[in-house]
Amino acid sequence: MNEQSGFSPLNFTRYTEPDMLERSRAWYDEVRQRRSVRAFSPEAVPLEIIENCLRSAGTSVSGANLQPWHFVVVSKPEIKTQIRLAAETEERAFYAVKAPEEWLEALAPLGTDADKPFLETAPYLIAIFQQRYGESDEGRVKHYYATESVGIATGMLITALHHVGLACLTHTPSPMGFLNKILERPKSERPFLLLVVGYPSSGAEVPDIGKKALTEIATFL
Ligand code: IYR
Repeated sequence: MNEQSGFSPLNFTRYTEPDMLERSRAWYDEVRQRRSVRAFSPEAVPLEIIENCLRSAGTSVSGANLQPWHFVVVSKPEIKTQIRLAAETEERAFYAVKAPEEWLEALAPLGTDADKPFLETAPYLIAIFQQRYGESDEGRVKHYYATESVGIATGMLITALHHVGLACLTHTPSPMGFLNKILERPKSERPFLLLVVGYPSSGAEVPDIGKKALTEIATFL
């Protein structure tokens, strides 16, 4: 897989500038509608849709193309329950004891708390792991820019899920070591993020928060 040799011609679609402008607007209009959702419907989602979104994530750029990620898709109710119980234990400690006041203040507009019913309600939990190193016949393979790579792949997954019409939540109970245990992943893999995936519940609400303007996030020199 990683021992590609040689080069082939690039497949690249060249659009006209008016088409590019239109595509840039259309894409922005699509992605700006994405919101983190915390109220999920239990309605089932075909697995093939999730598989294709994961295939999209798997096309991500990564350091030396080493693809240092692993995705565990959980739909079994008993495993979701185990994850909810473990996550809520961590979250209760976070909200009641560990979180500095400043952090709690930053979270206040989101209306979050230690209760995570969505971990059982949503049809899928996707646990994303970062592989600290790879394995080959010769032994360990060093990974480069693994955190950046998994972050980019995760962004692509989130965008793919939105594109197909699903909602998700990037959930980060901290620490997340319980995911290795429950999902039987090796110590060489670090839990990176837990994505909660499904349809929003009817009447789901999201906080009134906005995004920074282009002038705040970009400088043109
Ligand atoms: N992990 C906690 C707290 C939390 C932290 C951040 I940073 C957020 O953007 C949202 C929540 C929780 O999931 O409630």
